[in-house]
Amino acid sequence: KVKRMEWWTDARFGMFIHWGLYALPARHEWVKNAERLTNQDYEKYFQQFNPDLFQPQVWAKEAKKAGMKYAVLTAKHHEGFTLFDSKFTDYKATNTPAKRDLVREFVDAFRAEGIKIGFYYSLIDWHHPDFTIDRNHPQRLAKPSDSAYATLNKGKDMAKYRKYMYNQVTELLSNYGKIDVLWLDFSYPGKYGKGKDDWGSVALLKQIRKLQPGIIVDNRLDLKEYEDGQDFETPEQVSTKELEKYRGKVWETCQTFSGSWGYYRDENTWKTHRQLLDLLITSVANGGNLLLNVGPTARGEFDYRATNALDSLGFWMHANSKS
Ligand code: FUL
Repeated sequence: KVKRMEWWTDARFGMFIHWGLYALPARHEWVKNAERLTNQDYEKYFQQFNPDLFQPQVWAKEAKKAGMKYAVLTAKHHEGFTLFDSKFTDYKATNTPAKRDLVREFVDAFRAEGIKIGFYYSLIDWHHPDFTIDRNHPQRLAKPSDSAYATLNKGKDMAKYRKYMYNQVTELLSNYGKIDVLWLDFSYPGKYGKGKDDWGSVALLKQIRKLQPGIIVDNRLDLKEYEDGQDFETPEQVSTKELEKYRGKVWETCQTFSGSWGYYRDENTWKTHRQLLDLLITSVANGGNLLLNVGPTARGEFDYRATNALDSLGFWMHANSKS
C-alpha cells in the first residue's frame, strides 16, 4: 500500500471541472477538433471570454454539500488555453476580458472549504505552434501519409513544446501551494499519434514528484512499465457493470452528467439522479473513487441541472452519513 494514496482512497468522491473557451460555443470540449476549427476560427471565443458570474466559493460550497472531498480543475484542456496566469504564453485567462487568474481563485475557494486540490493539464495542445499535427488534431489529414504529415509539420518542434509543457507544469506545481492531484491527459501512441517520448513522460514525472512530494498522478502518461508511472487507473465513462472489473486495483472512474465534459447547452442525455447515485455506490462498493464532472457555463455558473443533481446526491449523503 502506498502511503500517499491513503487520503485519496478514503475520500472516494471528487468533482471534476471542465472549463475553458469551449464553454462559449457550448457544444463539447472537443468542438475545435470535431469541427476542424483553426486558431483563427477559435479566436472569437478568446476575445469574448468573460465569466462575469464566476464565484468559485459557490462551486466549492456545492461540491462540499454533495460530499465531495477533492476537486480537479482543467488548468489547460486540449484547446491549449490556460485558466492560469502563465509566464510562458499569451493564450491565458488574464489576457481575455476575464482578466483574472481563475486557477488561483479556484484554489483559494476550494481550500477554504477543506477540499483537496487537483489540476488537470492536457498533454495535447491544439493551439501551440510547435505541437505537431497528428491524427487527433483539428487540422489532421483526411488522407494520412508519412510524407504528407512531414510536409504539414515542417518547422514544428516537439522539443520546444515539451519544454513549454514542462515549464507550465512547473508553474502549476510551484505557485499554488500544496497540490494534491495531477491529472495529465492523455497519451495516444500509435501511427500518427503521440506517446511517452513525445511527452517526455519520464522526465516530466520526475519533475512532478520533486516539486510536490506526495502528489497523486493518474495513469495517462503512457508509462505502464515505469515503476512510479501511475498512481491510479482512470476508467472513463464506463458502466456500473464494468466497474466490477476494477476490484482489487486502485482506480477512479470519471463520469459526466450528460456525455460531454465541457458545457454542452443542447445535450439532452442527462443521467438521472438515481443513475448518478448508483454510480457512486457501485464505485465505492468496488473499491474505487468517483470523479463526477461539471462543465460550467461561459459566464461561470453551474447549469441548474448540475446543481440539482449535486443537491440530490448531497441529500442522500447527508441522510446516510454517521457524523
Ligand atoms: C479525455 C479527454 O479527451 C476529454 O475531453 C476529457 O477531458 C476526459 C476526462 O478525458 O481523454
